[in-house]
Amino acid sequence: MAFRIERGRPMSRCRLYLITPPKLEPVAFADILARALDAGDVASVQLRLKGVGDDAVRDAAHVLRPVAQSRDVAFIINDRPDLALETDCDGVHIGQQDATYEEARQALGADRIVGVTCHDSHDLGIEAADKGADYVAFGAFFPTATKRPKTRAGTDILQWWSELTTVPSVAIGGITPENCLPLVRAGADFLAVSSAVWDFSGGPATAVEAFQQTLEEA
Ligand code: TZP
Ligand code: MG
Repeated sequence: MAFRIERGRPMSRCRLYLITPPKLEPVAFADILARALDAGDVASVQLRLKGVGDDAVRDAAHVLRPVAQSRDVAFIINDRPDLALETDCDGVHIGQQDATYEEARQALGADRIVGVTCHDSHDLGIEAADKGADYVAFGAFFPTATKRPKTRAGTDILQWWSELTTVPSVAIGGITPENCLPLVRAGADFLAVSSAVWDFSGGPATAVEAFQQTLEEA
């Protein structure tokens, strides 16, 4: 099982972290995901399903995890350390209202990824990093229809974070190929993107290519 997100800022270039659409049909989406992952350098895929039961998450993980992992892309589940472990995923992404960091780490052990939403908070970032989070996520950087974000963040938090610590940062919220450059230049290690990839006018693979071009030029 290959991780591309590891503690200690192993890569200098900012990379893509794809978040699945909130609703999907796993078998149909598997092809879309495969084409998106084959279009460029993607570090991670987060399975983020909302308003579905545990079995739907299990089914989706069963179908989609191999699509990611066979391409050396980490496969992470949102919200649920228990399901991440049960489905043998690479890790979990927890929000401040989900399981605690300690619960997630206890469930997943030292080797899997635990990423933590830290909104626009310096204190939450430091707390998560001190405890051992593999990455901290800040946002939302831009307006988004995918979720009603609790906070808006600016590039200053990314800059401050990258000068303070080697724990990777994930920027999230309304990120597109057109608006991402300041986040990359401010020191984001990953760009977490959902709608700008899946709803891209030219299709998801073209969106990944567009992000890739910006990331390479940054
Ligand atoms: N958390 C903060 S904003 C957001 C999440 C999960 C949504 C990201 O999706 P999009 O479509 O890239 O704005
Ligand atoms: Mg959550």
